[in-house]
Amino acid sequence: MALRWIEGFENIGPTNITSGALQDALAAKWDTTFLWPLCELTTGRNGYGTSFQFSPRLDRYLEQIFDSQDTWIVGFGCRGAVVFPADQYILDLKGADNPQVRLKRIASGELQAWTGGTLVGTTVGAGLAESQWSYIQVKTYIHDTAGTIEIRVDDAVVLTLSGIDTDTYGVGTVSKIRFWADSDARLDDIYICDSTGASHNDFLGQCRVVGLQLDGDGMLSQWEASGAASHYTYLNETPIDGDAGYIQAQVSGDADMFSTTLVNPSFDVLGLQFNAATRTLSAQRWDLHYRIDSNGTIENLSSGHTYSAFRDYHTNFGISVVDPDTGVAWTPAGINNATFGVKAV
Ligand SMILES: [Ca+2]
Ligand SMILES: [Ca+2]
Repeated sequence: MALRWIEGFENIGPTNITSGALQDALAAKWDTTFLWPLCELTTGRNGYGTSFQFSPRLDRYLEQIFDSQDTWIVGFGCRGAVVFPADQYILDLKGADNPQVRLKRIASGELQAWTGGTLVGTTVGAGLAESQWSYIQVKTYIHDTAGTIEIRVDDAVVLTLSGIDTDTYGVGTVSKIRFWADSDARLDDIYICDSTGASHNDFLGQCRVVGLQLDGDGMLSQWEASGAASHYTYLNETPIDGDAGYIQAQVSGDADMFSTTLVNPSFDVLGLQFNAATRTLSAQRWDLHYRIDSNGTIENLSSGHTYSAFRDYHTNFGISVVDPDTGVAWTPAGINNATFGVKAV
């Protein structure tokens, strides 16, 4: 499994959320952000749900930090600005803090691939246009002499480079992925994969990210809620409300389970990402698992983070691509029959 990250800007906040409130909500989820002022949430790609809109005048970015990998595949919906500004970088794949591979959108509607400060190729037929959604996918292999970059737009291959030096800064890998713009371009339906594992290690094609929300309490409610109402009611607000309403665990092994809103039965499901905003109240080390109950089969999914010491709310995410009940890819029916929750470790 090498699906690493999904972001559709669903369940972040209302479409009129702007500036400081949006900065706080996305900073609690992404590792590094610079959004304020004038960024906002707005109508999603192709009219579905919500997307993120950059500031109309200023360089702003969202960045996620991973482990070091030599190969990454990144897909994202990108809507051109209302009026194209000057050429601008829209994606950086960084080794340490340096952009090993960069994508720049140019006024003609093509994309340029750069390695550090060197232009290495320009797409043919990308067709990016003002106020129009396109789905961009890029796959790159970081290597001194055998590096590769492939770019697809709306599933058409528009640039293929091989035998190039993509290891611009000599670190051999990429570990940070940054989306950015200095215009009112929009961003939606992001997936990020590395090349490890038996699946999700190459282009996934055009994707849509759908947000599910908690809509009821499940079989276990072992955590303590901050009030007397059903537990899910303290967890399903957008944007997250911090200490205004929460559940908390003080006993290792305690779990809290929930039903969720439903997935459209016609969808092909490529993976699930669980996002829970969490913080610690003490300096004790503490970990969280996402607990899946699929038709009675339980999986405790690592969230990949162990917390220690007091900290602000941050999203502790987990990814699942296989239904533990069937041992194969999730289906809408499998998701809709399952319950999901959290378990203190
Ligand atoms: Ca969306
Ligand atoms: Ca809450």
